[in-house]
Amino acid sequence: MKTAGLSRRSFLKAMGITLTAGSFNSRVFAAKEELPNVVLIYADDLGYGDVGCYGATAVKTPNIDKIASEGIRFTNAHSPAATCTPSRYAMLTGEYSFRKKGTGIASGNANMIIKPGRTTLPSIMQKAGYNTAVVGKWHLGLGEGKIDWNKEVKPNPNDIGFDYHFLIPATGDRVPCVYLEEGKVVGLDPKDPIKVSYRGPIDKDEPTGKSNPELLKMKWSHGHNATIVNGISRIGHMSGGKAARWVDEDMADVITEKACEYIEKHKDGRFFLYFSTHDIHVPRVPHQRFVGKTDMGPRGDAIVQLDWCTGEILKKLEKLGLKDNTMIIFTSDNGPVLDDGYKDYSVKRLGDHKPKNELRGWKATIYEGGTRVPFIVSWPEKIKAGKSDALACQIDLMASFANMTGQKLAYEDGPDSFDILDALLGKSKKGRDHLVGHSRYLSLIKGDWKYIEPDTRQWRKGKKGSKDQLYNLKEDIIEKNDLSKKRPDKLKEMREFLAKIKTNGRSRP
Ligand code: NG6
Ligand code: CA
Repeated sequence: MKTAGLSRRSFLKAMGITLTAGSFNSRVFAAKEELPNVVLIYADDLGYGDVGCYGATAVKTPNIDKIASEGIRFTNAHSPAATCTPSRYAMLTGEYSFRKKGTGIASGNANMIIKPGRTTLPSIMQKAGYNTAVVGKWHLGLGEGKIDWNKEVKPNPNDIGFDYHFLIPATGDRVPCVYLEEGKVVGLDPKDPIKVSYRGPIDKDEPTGKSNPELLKMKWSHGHNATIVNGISRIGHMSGGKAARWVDEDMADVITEKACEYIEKHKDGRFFLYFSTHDIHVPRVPHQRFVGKTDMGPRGDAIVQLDWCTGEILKKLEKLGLKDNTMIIFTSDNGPVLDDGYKDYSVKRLGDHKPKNELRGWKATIYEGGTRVPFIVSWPEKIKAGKSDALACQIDLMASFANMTGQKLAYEDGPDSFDILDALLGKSKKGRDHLVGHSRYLSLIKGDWKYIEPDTRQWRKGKKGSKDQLYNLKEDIIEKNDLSKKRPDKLKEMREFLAKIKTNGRSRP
C-alpha cells in the first residue's frame, strides 16, 4: 500500500472513500494496513450437515474443519435464498432478491442481472483499494440482448466491481459448457463458433440425452436431456465450440488452479477473491482420484473434492505467508438436494449421512434445510476460534465489509444488508435482528420465531398451497409444530412486520 506520507484519512479520501466519524472499526484496526485479504469460498448446494465440523462422519472434510477449528463456526447463518441465483444476487447487492424481478434460477443465456454502475460487495472492496476477482460459478446472467459467445461478452462481472473473472457462466448442468475468462470463451476455435439455444435443437441431427441415451455416461432423471457434452446431457442446446468445452472431471482442478494463480499474482497487495465452486452441484462428476473416497457415490465424493479445493487455497495462502492476515469465509449458496436431475445414486447410497442434520426441508424449500448452511469465518491474526449462534446472512457481508474498510453505505445501497462485523469477528454474540428467507415465497425469522407466508402462487393456480405457518425455532428447530392457530397474536405481529419490510423497500437500519 502506498500510504507513506499520507494519514489514513487522507489516504482513504484520495481513494474516494468518505470516512464518517466513528465509522471505521478502530477497535479492531489501528490502521488500514491491518485490513485482511478476503477469500470467500462459496460452495454449491452444500447442506448444513454435509461437512465434518457440522456433524458429518460418512465423509471426511479435514480442510474445511481446519478453517472452523481456527475460526468461528456459525450455527444460525443463512443463504439469502434457497436456490442459487437469488442467493448470489442478494449476497452481491445486499438487496433481498424478492424485491427484484428476474432473480429466479437463471437460464444459461440470461442477461446480466446486476446492472453496471450498481454498488456491490466487490465494488465496495474495490473502493477500499482491494483487487477483486470471481473464479468459478457465476449464474447471474451475462451480456445484454442475444449473447454472441464468439465475441467478448459484455457487460460481465468486471462491470460490477470485479477486476478479474474466470467463470462457469451459469451452472455445470446448463449450456454453454465452456469457461469464460475476461469476457471471452477460453480455447475457442473461431472456425467452430458456438451457438446456444434454450428453445430447441440447433442442429436437428445432434444427439441429445433424450434421443441417444446410449451415449451417456451418467443418465438423467429429470430435465437435463438436451445437448450431450462429455457424455453428460445438459439443460439447453449448444453446437460448436468443441475444443473449448469443459471436461467435468477436471473442473475442480481448473478453477482451483485459477484461484491459486490469482492469489499468487496479488500476494503483495490486498485482494478479495470470490471462489465459487462447482461442487457439489449436479452433474456430480469428481475427478478419478476422488472416485470411491466415500461410500456415498458421486455426491459424497464431490464433497471430498470440494474439501480438496479448499485445502489447496489454504496451502497457497500458507505458502505465501498470507494465511494469518486473510479472512476466509466458507459457506454455501443454498441447502442440499439429493436427486437433482441425474441418476447418481445420491439417494440410494446416502446411508446414514444427514445432509442437513435434523432440519426440515431441502434446497428450494422455505424451511431451515433450504437456507441454514455451513458458515465459517476465520482470520488467524484477529479472530479467536469458537462457535456463534448469532443470526447471520450472507447478504450482510456488504454492510459488514463497508464498516471493516471504513466506508459508509449510501442510503440506497445494500438496502437489506446489516452490519454484523462484530459478530463475524467474534466480538459480539448478536447478529442481525431479523431475516427474510426466500424460496418461492417468503419467511421471516425474528427472535425465536419463524413465520412462513402462505403459498399463494399455488392457490392462484387453483392448487392446494400451504397456509400461514408459525414455528418457535428455539423449541422446535425441525419446524414440526405449527403454532399459527395457538398464537394468533404472534402470527399477526410477524405477518405485519414482514409486510412492512416488503412495502418499505428496505430493511437496513
Ligand atoms: C433446476 C434444475 C436443477 C438445478 C437447479 C438450479 C431441472 C429439472 N432441475 O431447474 O438440476 O440445476 O435448477 O440449481 O432441470 S441452483 O443451485 O443453481 O439454483
Ligand atoms: Ca446452488
